[in-house]
Amino acid sequence: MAELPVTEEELIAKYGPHLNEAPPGGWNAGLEIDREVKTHCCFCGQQCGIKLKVKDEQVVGFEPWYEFPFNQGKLCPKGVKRYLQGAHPDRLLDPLERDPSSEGGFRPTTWDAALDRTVSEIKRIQGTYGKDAFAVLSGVSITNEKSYLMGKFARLGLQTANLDYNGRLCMVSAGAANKRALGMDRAPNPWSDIPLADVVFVAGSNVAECSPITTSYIWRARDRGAKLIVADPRVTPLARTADVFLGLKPGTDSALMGTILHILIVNDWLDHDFIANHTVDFEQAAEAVKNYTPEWGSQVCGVPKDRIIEAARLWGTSATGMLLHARGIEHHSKGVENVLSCINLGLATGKYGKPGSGVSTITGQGNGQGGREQGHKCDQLPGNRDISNPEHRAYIASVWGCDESEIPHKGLSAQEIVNAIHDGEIKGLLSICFNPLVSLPDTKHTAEALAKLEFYVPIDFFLSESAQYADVVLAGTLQEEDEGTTTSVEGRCIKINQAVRPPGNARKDWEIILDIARRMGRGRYFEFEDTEDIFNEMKVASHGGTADYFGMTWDRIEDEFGIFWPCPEEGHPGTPRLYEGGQFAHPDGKARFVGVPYREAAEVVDDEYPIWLTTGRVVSQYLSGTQTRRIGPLVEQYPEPLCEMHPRLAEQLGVTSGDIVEVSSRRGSMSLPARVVESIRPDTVFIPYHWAGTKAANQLTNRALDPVSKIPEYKVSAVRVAKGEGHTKIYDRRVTTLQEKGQSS
Ligand SMILES: Nc1nc2c(c(=O)[nH]1)N[C@H]1C(S)=C(S)[C@@H](COP(=O)(O)OP(=O)(O)OC[C@H]3O[C@@H](n4cnc5c(=O)[nH]c(N)nc54)[C@H](O)[C@@H]3O)O[C@H]1N2
Ligand SMILES: Nc1nc2c(c(=O)[nH]1)N[C@H]1C(S)=C(S)[C@@H](COP(=O)(O)OP(=O)(O)OC[C@H]3O[C@@H](n4cnc5c(=O)[nH]c(N)nc54)[C@H](O)[C@@H]3O)O[C@H]1N2
Ligand code: SF4
Ligand SMILES: [Mo]
Repeated sequence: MAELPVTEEELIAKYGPHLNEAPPGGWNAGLEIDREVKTHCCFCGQQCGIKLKVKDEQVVGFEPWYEFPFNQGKLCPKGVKRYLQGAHPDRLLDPLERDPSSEGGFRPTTWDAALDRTVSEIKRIQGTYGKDAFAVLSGVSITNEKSYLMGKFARLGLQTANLDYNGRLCMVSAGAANKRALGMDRAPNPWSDIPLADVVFVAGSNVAECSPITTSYIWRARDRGAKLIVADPRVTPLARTADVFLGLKPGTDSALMGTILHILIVNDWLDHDFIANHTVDFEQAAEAVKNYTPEWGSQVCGVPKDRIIEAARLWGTSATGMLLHARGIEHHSKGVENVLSCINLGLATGKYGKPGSGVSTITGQGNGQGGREQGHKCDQLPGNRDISNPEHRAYIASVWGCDESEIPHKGLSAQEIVNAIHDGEIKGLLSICFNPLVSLPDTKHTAEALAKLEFYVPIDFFLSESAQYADVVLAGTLQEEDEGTTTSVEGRCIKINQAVRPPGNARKDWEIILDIARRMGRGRYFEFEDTEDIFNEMKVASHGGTADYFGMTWDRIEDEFGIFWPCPEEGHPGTPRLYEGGQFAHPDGKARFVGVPYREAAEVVDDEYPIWLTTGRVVSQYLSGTQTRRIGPLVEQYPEPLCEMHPRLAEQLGVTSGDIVEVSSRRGSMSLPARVVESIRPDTVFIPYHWAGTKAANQLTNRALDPVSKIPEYKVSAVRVAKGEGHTKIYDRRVTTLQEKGQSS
């Protein structure tokens, strides 16, 4: 086998001198293009700046956009390949209607026929079973404008209370905890604060694969000498470089954070002035952890006690520090408690409202931040307002020009909507940007629910696995086919620019929604000429709420590389860092400690199901995979799910890498190749969830919800693992490279 180039000289000899530096004229020099459009990546919440190259109304390539401050030209594997999806032959070019006699079960139809059918079914179902029997599921890969529109459309267009969004599977535990403790729901810091931290604590986040650009911020902190703590059942790529690695048992984060708080208190590593002047209820938090000794924490979490003490010492004795968390601590039936237990650590040591300090959630989907503010959650109105608060309702009614009583009250959350469909209470569904069959827990249950719908209409640009259950499919738009704004992980509102026209007869998502509203006879509430019109109403609706965009304009957003909310009046510079001077967003200006006693996951291992299963992501695939499973180079990088397991477990099962294993839970079972790695706890297996059908990890997961945030417990299930039939060669870049090296040396 050929030897791989390793040294700089070998690399240059093989590939030439311009390894990291674009050749004169850029990477695509020689490719004639019509224009280059500055915009942002369509995938994760980092929302990297990128320049798309356009030729004949096709995105044909990209160029790094070095000036955009957040990523300064850096992109991850998904960002650089995203341009390959638009031209995919599966792209929907017409609306479809179900036709069992056609190949694939659908035939193209006209917009008039598709929308007439949609509206008559909505009217029939609502007329027969009541308004709330028709539900709406929205998503946050869509812009702020579309998120806002979906909220208004469900409430005033369809007059249903049952509207929720896929952030319910993602950001809601952090959102609920942030609001409860701090009064506002946003990362407290711009990412430029990370390099200023003396200690970086990453809890339940696979930063290198899921928020890749954040890695470079952490490296910059490391260059200044910052210490790194990582808490994860797996030694993630970032964790390999940690000073303290806490390889905890899935579902034990609040015990770990509680133990750390206990150690901070015992050693008096506290900021007493901060606690006294800027917080309330410290005693409650202290009382809850009074018995959480290092010995107890070590036993519950399965982590050596000295490491927990060392993590507490680093966190407690550093002047500045940032704790970054993601779904690893949030996807739990106690996700809100886990986040609160992290916030307690920040408050106890005064790590808020100053450079290099804060406890931040790393947002997930492209518009994971903005999408959770604009009012398409079941309990929310725009500006992150509360749908049950009479003043908030009255203000939004005044913006919408309706009577307050016309705004429905709180409806069901995403999983509860699907449960209600399963129970026969909800009969119709419109979805946009949501693929529940792949992404919700307990696939069998979701499939049964979708099959029971009397009418289902998704808006998508590909026929997702959920859309296979549809009666009508409306051909919507890829991110690059429309314009609008999103709000990134930092709370920075940025401008998405249109690069190409929607192809064929596909239409812009918001135009489809407006058309349905008009046909429902509710057009008077939806008189928008273009997306900027929607933005201008949205920012008025947000005014006075915590997520206030009132002072922003599209021009300013572009000129200033984005604006951080709150930006409450014209000319306001925006607010990169929240809570400066210890001023929190509750009316009394003080943050709340919350007592967090530890409790177990909804399902724990036993003799029948003795192994923990946790699920998540790989770098080259994105969410339910509708998009990235259609991008060849990304598929090649990680073509199918693998079951990661430790060599000790593999030995017990008599399994080596590539052997098929059967993984079963109380919900279902699946067969997939094993991948034997030392980077996981021996009592835990990990399966990425980006695939559908028999390859869907969610066949195994549990529908248990957090009682407050209603997020499903994706990160903890109990399973049984057994050796199955057969062996397959697995593509594992790291293993192959080592083998190649072994053979060549
Ligand atoms: N490549 C890629 N990037 C993405 C996405 C994608 O699909 N692919 N999706 C985007 C979205 S929407 C999201 S939400 C984010 C998610 O970003 P992350 O939350 O970083 O990703 P996950 O893989 O879901 O889980 C993170 C880590 O949690 C660990 N974990 C599992 N159980 C536990 C536990 O009980 N406690 C702790 N402390 N850790 C645990 C897992 O081992 C994993 O390393 O990524 C965004 N970026
Ligand atoms: N087991 C397990 N399950 C999980 C998770 C996990 O860690 N483990 N993670 C959860 C998390 S954090 C998330 S965020 C969810 C995501 O779950 P989903 O929201 O279901 O996943 P997506 O793949 O984003 O589905 C979006 C659909 O919208 C379409 N789409 C994308 N952009 C647009 C747009 O601009 N317009 C229109 N019209 N359509 C669009 C895509 O083609 C796709 O079909 O999955 C959750 N499910
Ligand atoms: S880090 Fe996220 S936003 Fe940036 S290129 Fe990768 S997927 Fe896109
Ligand atoms: Mo997510």
